[in-house]
Formats: sequence, C-alpha cells, structure tokens
Amino acid sequence: MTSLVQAMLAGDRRALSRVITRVENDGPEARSLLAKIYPHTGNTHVVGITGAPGTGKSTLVNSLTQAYRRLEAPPKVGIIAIDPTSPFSGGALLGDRVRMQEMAGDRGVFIRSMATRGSLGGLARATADVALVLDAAGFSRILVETVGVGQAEVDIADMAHTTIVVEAPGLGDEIQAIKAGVLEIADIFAVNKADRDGVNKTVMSLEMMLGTSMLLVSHHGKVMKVAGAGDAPGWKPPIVKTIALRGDGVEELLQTIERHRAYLLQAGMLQQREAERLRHVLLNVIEDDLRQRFFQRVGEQAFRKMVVRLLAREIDPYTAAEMLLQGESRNSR
Ligand SMILES: Nc1nc2c(ncn2[C@@H]2O[C@H](COP(=O)(O)OP(=O)(O)O)[C@@H](O)[C@H]2O)c(=O)[nH]1
Ligand SMILES: [Mg+2]
Repeated sequence: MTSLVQAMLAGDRRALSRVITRVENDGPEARSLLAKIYPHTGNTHVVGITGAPGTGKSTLVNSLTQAYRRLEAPPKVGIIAIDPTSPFSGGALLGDRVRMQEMAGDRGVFIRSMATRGSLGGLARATADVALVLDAAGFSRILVETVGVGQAEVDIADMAHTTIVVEAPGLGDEIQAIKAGVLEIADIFAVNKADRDGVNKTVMSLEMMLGTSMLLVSHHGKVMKVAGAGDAPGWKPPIVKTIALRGDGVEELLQTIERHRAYLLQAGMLQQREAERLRHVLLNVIEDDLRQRFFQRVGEQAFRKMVVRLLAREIDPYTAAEMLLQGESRNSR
C-alpha cells in the first residue's frame, strides 16, 4: 500500500487511479491511504464551477483546462465532475466527448467523475478526498464542475478557493436565472454563450444585482464588505464574458482566477479560507462518524422501533433521541 502511494506521488497515473478508486470506496483502507497522503497536500488551488444546467460549465472546464495547459509553465490540471450530464461523466453529446478525448491524451490532465448517488454530504466528502489525492499527486489546479441545483452550489463554495458561477443568456428571465444565493458564493461570474443575443442584458442584470447587494451591505454599516466571495472584503466579483465553444474570453477568465488567488494570498485570506475549508472537512467527518457509530451501537432495528413509537404518538422525538443515545452509552460500556 505504501508503494502504491509512493508510485502515485512519483506521478504514476495508474497508481493515481487506483488510489482514487480506493479512497472513493471509503472504509479503513481509504482512511489509512489518506493519512499517508495528507502531509503531501496543501499546494493546490481548487476552482469550483457551478451554474444552471446547460450554461456551458463542461465546455468552459474543457477550454479553461486547455488554456492552463498552454501556459509557459503549465500547471497539472485535475478535473472533478459531479455533474452526471457532464461529458466528463460520459453523459454528453458526441462533439463534447470528442473534445474530451483530445484532452485525455494530455498527461498533465486528470479527469475524474463522481457518482451522484448517496447523500449530498457523502458526495461532498468523497469529492474533498479525491481533491486531496490530486493535490498530493501534484495537480496544482483542480476544477470541480457541479450541477448547479440546490445545496450542491453551497457545498462547492465551502470546498473551493475560488468559485465561478456560470450564467448564460436566454435561460428565461435574467433576474430569475440569477438566484439570490448565488451572489454570496460567487468570486467570479462567467457570462458564457456571449455569441448569443441578450448577453449584455445578462451582464447588466448581474451588475445591477451586485450593485444592489453592495448598497445593502454598506447600508448596514459594513462598508468594506462587498457582495460575493464569502468574507473577502475588497474583492468585487468580476464579470467575464466567454464563448466557451470557441475559447473566447477563456484566457481572461484564467487570468481572473489567478488574480483572485493572488488577492487571497496577499490579503492573507488564502490561509483563512483554507482553515474554513478544513473546518468543514473535519465537521463532515465527525458527523458521518458519529452517525455510523450510533447505528453500530444502537442498531437499525432499535431505531426503526422508535420511529414506530413516534408514529403512534407514544413518545416524542426528544425523549426518543435521549433514550436511544443513553442506550448507546450503556451498550458501549
Ligand atoms: N452558442 C454557444 N453554445 C455553447 C457555448 N458553450 C457551450 N455551449 C453549448 O451549450 C450546451 C451545454 O453545454 P455544457 O458545457 O454541457 O453545459 P453544462 O450543462 O453547464 O455543463 C452544449 O451544447 C454546448 O456545446 C458558447 O459559448 N456558445
Ligand atoms: Mg456539464
């Protein structure tokens, strides 16, 4: 097992695939692998790419990766796709897959798609673990594509150093397409499909929303804080127009990501974000472990019986929880 980790650290791609598979499968072996890997991590920049289905996230990840690989000193780029319709997961149109294959020949690029089954929390943890492996293997930029629906957007913001929210014209009413919650997580907006009618309208509604939320923030006295970027005072999320299909604007997007990274570094915020990220990781693991231990000790059956009693109104949830938890400590003695 140690030699597997060594091979992976030395750049062996097959070893990398195997480590990732084992880590994804969870369990004691995964944990001991991660323990060996962890000291070699902390050198990557995770970029989350989120937005509604069809906005062009996969296409953007594709052209962004190629732009990174064209740099004079190209970083190794890891791609993690959580979107089941992503061409990275094999679920897209033929044209997209052909483009993916071009990239698959590049040894500086590693693509992994994650299964969406299981709990959202479990998926977030698995994604974070895979990112750790890629980090240790020297992938200094990791692009994570997520389905832009619901909780996943927030989860990715917890995990990423830089979050890009992708918008596109023609997704119906602009204001509706730009959900309020998204403003809080976006470090950068990419308005993709700039070859289409209505781009400027989309950009303008974004600017308006950003302006309004900035006004609101200063109205409440926190003048320094602007919208987006979680707690990054002084960073106003830039809006970058792209045509991902042709690669237009993608270099500017890359430069904007790097500028955000430099900004976080300079303001001492990269460290702070990292600490926040790790706080989430640790809490995630603890929550999962507590739940697992609880069921191991109390048993599914006792839990289900208690649900039946709840249903019959024989007992209330708080008393039930107390009883189950007490039973747990009795059994563990
Ligand atoms: N016109 C136009 N179409 C695009 C652009 N980028 C992506 N697309 C197309 O939009 C569709 C959805 O793209 P995809 O990357 O799968 O979106 P995702 O669901 O957000 O990952 C595909 O047919 C792409 O070829 C663009 O810049 N302009
Ligand atoms: Mg996609």
